[in-house]
Amino acid sequence: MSETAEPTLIARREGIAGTLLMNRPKALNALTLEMIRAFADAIAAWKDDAAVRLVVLEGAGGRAFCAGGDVRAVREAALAGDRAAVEAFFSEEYAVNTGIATFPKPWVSLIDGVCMGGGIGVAVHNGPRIVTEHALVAMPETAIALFPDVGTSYVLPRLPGAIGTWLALTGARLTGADSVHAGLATHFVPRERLPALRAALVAEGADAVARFAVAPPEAGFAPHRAAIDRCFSRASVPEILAALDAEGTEWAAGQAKILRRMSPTSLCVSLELLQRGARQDLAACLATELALTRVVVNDHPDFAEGVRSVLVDKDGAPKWQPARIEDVDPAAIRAMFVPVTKEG
Ligand code: QUE
Repeated sequence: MSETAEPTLIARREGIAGTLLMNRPKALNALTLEMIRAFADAIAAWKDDAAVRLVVLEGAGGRAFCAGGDVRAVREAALAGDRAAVEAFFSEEYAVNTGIATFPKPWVSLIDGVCMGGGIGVAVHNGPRIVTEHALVAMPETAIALFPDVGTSYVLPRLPGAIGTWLALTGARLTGADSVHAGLATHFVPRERLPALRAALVAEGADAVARFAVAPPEAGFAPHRAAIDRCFSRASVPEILAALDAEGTEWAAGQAKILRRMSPTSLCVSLELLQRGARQDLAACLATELALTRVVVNDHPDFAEGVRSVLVDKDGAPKWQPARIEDVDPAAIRAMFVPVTKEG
């Protein structure tokens, strides 16, 4: 960063709050290592500062809260064989996720735009989490051959029914209202009331949220809730696909089509991870995710190919290895879950 550039995470003291503004609007505020380090500094400075009674987190630019991690940079590091850079990014990001989860005061996220992947990780482990009618919330990792990370392998299995598995495998885009019904967000506030809510938060604290929240509209996925639970509660990806095919509805056919575009390896890794996450605490989930990141990002070709197809060349034509779900070897998936050790 040049000396004249604005910080990519702007930390301020306002009233009784510490405020954090993710500030890379052209990249939808996707998290860089620099931003992650600034998050860590703010958490360390504010957690025991009695004058800071809450944190308010938001995204700059009016379009996004945070689109995720800076996976373009991670891909370049992986292609260059720079394992240390990959390790620094994810280990420091997950330390921030832990710092937010254990932050002893309200951590208020104002989600008024795109919130995906790493953006969910800096919001979901604490609260309240406010969404507006402009929120778009998703876990799209299977499109880039990653997996639900930033502690979401703990969160997603705890959502109602099989909603978490559905979100993780298909990358379904939720509206603000949907994300309240799914349990990822806690309150719905219309965008036009956000400036007044923000002023009340820094003046009074997090209890102000209740005065601004309104009942969210019905979930868009409500008509499909039963089918989501029927199909996405199956034990393996081939069984989920078979269940979707057996539904015989246009919706189910659409979901199957979406799954068949994702990395087959990533679908299997993600399902296995959520099944394990259901039985582990957040710290264990983050440790499992970090160990898995090393294998998936550094050693499997699909991650670099997925980021290439979605974010670099934007051709939407990834060449996955293997290309078909039928050709994924379950033993190879299990082997990717290397035992978590202190040395990594
Ligand atoms: C899956 C992801 C991400 C994604 C798209 C996916 C992700 C991420 C971004 C993103 C989007 C816009 C940007 C940017 C990154 O997109 O994690 O820098 O300008 O950060 O399908 O996991």
